[in-house]
Amino acid sequence: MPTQKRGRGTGHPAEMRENESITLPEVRLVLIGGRWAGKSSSGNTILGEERFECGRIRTAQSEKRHAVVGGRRLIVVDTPGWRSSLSLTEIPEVDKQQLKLNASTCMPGPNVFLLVVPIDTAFSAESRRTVEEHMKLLGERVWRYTMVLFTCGDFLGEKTIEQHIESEGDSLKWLMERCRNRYHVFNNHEQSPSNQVTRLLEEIDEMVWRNNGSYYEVDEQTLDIIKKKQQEVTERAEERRRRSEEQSHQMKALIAGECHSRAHSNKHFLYYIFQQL
Ligand SMILES: Nc1nc2c(ncn2[C@@H]2O[C@H](COP(=O)(O)OP(=O)(O)OP(=O)(O)O)[C@@H](O)[C@H]2O)c(=O)[nH]1
Ligand SMILES: [Mg+2]
Repeated sequence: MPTQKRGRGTGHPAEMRENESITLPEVRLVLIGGRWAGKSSSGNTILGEERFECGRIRTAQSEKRHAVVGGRRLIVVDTPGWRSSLSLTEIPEVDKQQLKLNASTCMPGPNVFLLVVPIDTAFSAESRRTVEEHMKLLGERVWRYTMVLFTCGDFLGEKTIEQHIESEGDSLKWLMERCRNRYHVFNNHEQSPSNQVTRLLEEIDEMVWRNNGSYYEVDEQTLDIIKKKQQEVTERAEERRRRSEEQSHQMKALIAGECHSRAHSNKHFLYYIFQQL
């Protein structure tokens, strides 16, 4: 089946075609995908400036940035890259939890997950497995809010993105189907001002409209984990405060005791001197 870019106005009743997007005053985006895919660079392109470290510096933990772009608030969350060739059982428990928590970084929940896929690297069966395994952790519903963001658009050359998808094989076609053929292309090295971000936001508006304005909601279990973590942090802070207060009391008592004993011995010394006179 040839891949076709979905145009506005497809598959919906005529009365809905008039206004097929919702312009949200605030858009919450989470960048996800494999290591070195161009997530942080794409975050910077969206924000219009270098707000995330990228290139040699690997993103070690999720980071959130706010900006106003085109008159609306954007919350962009950058996340650590997924390691490939790991099956669900091999992904460390801490990474699994972190992945789930990333979505809760922009509460009440992301409007869109941008699944970053670089054009300059083949999307293999292993890439598919990596995506599949990691997305499972976010639940089936995550696909409803996911859009593929191709990076390295400068590698396309004369090809169109549709030709690239066609030539890539079944794994990428599987991904496009899972994402309901929603995609966008970025060239993060483009120097001159371009409308690639404006167009991305339009695509997101359309997606939000199709999702009836809903967003990905973090599940109860994850919220429990967050609450527990927050509670642990509060308890640790309280414990630190209590300990430092205790230490300061002990120190004061020690100093007071020392002064007292010195004063005492000074008194004896003065008395001795006095006797000698
Ligand atoms: N040519 C080209 N290079 C790109 C593009 N986007 C990203 N890169 C390069 O790809 C490399 C990785 O980019 P990052 O943005 O750091 O990738 P990342 O996904 O955040 O990487 P991790 O945080 O390590 O997972 C950098 O050298 C970028 O300059 C693009 O559109 N075109
Ligand atoms: Mg990064």
